[in-house]
Amino acid sequence: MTEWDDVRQDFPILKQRVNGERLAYLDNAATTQRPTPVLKDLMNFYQHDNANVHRGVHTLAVRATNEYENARQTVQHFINAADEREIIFTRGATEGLNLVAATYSRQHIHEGDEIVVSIAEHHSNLVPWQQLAIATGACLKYIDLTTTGELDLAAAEKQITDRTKIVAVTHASNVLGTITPLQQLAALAHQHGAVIVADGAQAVPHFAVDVQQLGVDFYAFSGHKMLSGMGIGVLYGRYDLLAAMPPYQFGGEMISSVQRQSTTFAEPPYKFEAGTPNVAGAISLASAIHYLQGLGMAEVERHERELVATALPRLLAEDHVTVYGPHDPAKHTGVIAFNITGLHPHDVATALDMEGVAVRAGHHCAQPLMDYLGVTATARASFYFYNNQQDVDQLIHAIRETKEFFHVGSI
Ligand code: C6P
Repeated sequence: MTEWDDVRQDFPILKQRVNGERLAYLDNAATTQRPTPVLKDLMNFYQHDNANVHRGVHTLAVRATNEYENARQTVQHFINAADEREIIFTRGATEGLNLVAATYSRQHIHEGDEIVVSIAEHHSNLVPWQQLAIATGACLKYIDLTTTGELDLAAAEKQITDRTKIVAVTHASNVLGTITPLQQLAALAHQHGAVIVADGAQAVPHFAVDVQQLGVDFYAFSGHKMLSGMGIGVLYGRYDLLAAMPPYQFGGEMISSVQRQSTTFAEPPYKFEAGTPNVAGAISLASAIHYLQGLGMAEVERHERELVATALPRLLAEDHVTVYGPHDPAKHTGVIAFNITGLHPHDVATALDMEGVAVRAGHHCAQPLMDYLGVTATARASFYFYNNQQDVDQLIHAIRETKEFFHVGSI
């Protein structure tokens, strides 16, 4: 049995008081906190091993290179990629998705082709495809949701056709807390000869992901949403696809040889890692993965579900609170979007902050989804494994205080 109270001790940032109140950090979908072991590994790299990678033969350069390449293998095993060369270090999910749109897709998308996304996409998995469609004359199509806010597989079957070249979907929504049936969708995309690109930013931190089992062709995620330093992320790509793709950026690291008028490029993953990489970021990501593996992803998922199983019904039972997404906790990740009748979500988030509760408010970089839901913005509480029932209690208490302060429900 995991002692979650002990785990919480690894996160000193959570011990502070905010506006005189205990901090209930419920903005984990935006970014998570970092545990002491990850901070130590980061510090250790800069204090003892710092050097550029793949360039020097001196001892520090060799150490830094080994740690960087070990981090790649750690990621490979964490998401069960077949080959370490399928792991490209990026700045984050956004860069990974842009990389696929700019390289593979520029090569394969032509006028009249179809790109299919879901209406629940984060802008990072939408705007690159929209801009690609504008540039090439391709058609951008949307998969709608069911009445409970889940991706509608029947709608997907209609939208994905033999003209579809790319299906780009989120694995888990950053607004609705829903999980996409990615394996079925990948099979459907492949039946029609399309490739599937998945945005795992809200999935990899929260439950075990196996890219081979899912059958995805590309899969992107961010380290900072799973305990690591900022500015590091991963793009997984099937090796045969990566090998045939043109580079994303040009410069050092990504070449095999350069002549005056021409260049031959390195093999993947280096072909896609131009310039000095975020070595410390990669090391902190590997450290974060080891930390998560120590807890066990099944335990992480189970604990988050327990929190949602109490938080969701309590939010649903609250007068003048509207919850978006499925009402069944079993169908929910740790993300819960809500509104209080008559209040702007920014006012809600500010009022909750006065009670020490950190939530996000806004369109969550998913404006087409907001339109689809008929709102301009929502508040959003998002849990991680270091949250506890006290955080849930504090959220509910703060919502009640907010309603009272703004006289919600009284004429
Ligand atoms: N969502 C949120 O508060 P980056 O910024 O590259 O690390 O991640 C982008 C991204 C992509 N996909 C999904 C599903 C996401 O949730 C995010 C980041 C944050 O919801 C910041 S907008």
